Amino acid sequence: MKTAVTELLGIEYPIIQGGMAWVGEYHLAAAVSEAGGLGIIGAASAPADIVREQIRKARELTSKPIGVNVMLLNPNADEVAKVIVEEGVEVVTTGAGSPAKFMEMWKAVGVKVIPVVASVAMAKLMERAGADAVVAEGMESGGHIGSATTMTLVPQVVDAVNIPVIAAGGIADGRGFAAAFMLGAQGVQMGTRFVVAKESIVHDNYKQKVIKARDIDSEVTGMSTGHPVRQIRNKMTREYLKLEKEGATFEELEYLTLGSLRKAVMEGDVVNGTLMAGQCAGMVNKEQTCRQIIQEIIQEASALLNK
Ligand code: FMN
Repeated sequence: MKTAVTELLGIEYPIIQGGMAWVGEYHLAAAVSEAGGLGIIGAASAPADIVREQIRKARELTSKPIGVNVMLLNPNADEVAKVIVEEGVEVVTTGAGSPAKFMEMWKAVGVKVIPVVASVAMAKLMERAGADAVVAEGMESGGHIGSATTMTLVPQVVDAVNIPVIAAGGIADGRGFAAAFMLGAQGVQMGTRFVVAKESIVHDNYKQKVIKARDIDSEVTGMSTGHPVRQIRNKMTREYLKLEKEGATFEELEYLTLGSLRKAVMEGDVVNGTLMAGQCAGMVNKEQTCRQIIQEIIQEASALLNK
């Protein structure tokens, strides 16, 4: 399948596995790239040395392009940005700010830079800063979210910029993939469906929560602090939302979620852990390999788009 995104990134299918803290480590990233999509190592708040090790391990499993997701607010961002250059990473996606200060360094060695944006204004700013493409991420997504929906954000971003747009948020099957293309996107980024991939190291308790989730089982915490996060409802979200209602401070709320994603991913604590997942969890019903996921989506979408 040829689109502006497959051409830009040198990949077979325009499907990107979204950068995911703890979840998006080298096994998952390499499996997605090996299956013809683009796998992304989620650097989150990891030290630069760990990111380097993750990249090298992914390289042992695939010779295809891989990406790294850099959270720009991370205190290690400067070091991680250099590791990306030193290790010859092909693609960088960025979140939580503007990558402008790293742009020259990355562009000089041919790294493709794809910021994740939640508004038209941010998309325009990123285009001006030299981005090669943008991911327009709607609030249906798992993890940290903006306020616009994928259905409304993607076409508005498509109209506003001249670089390729990749749609994210709520896409879990061939119908969502085809819809994204109808909205003008040239590729999709998915998180939730890859959380339950066979190659994902996420604890089975967490995977089962995603597989069993229904349409309305996700909850957004952190609205009051300006840091909204979408996740599956559990004891932790109930406590968090109760505290928010009672006017708890940002520090008190932060304390409650300290290390909670790691607890869910690594220890399978689905009671006190943070089970980041999007609204599309209701459509994610089985564990499959990354190759099966990508092939199924491409076949479904091709049938729809050829109709
Ligand atoms: N996006 C980032 O830019 N950085 C992250 O560290 C990050 N962590 C995530 C962790 C989890 C468990 C999930 C589900 C999503 C995360 N995201 C993160 C968002 C994904 O990269 C992706 O854009 C999003 O999941 C797409 O929406 P979907 O979940 O509906 O497929």
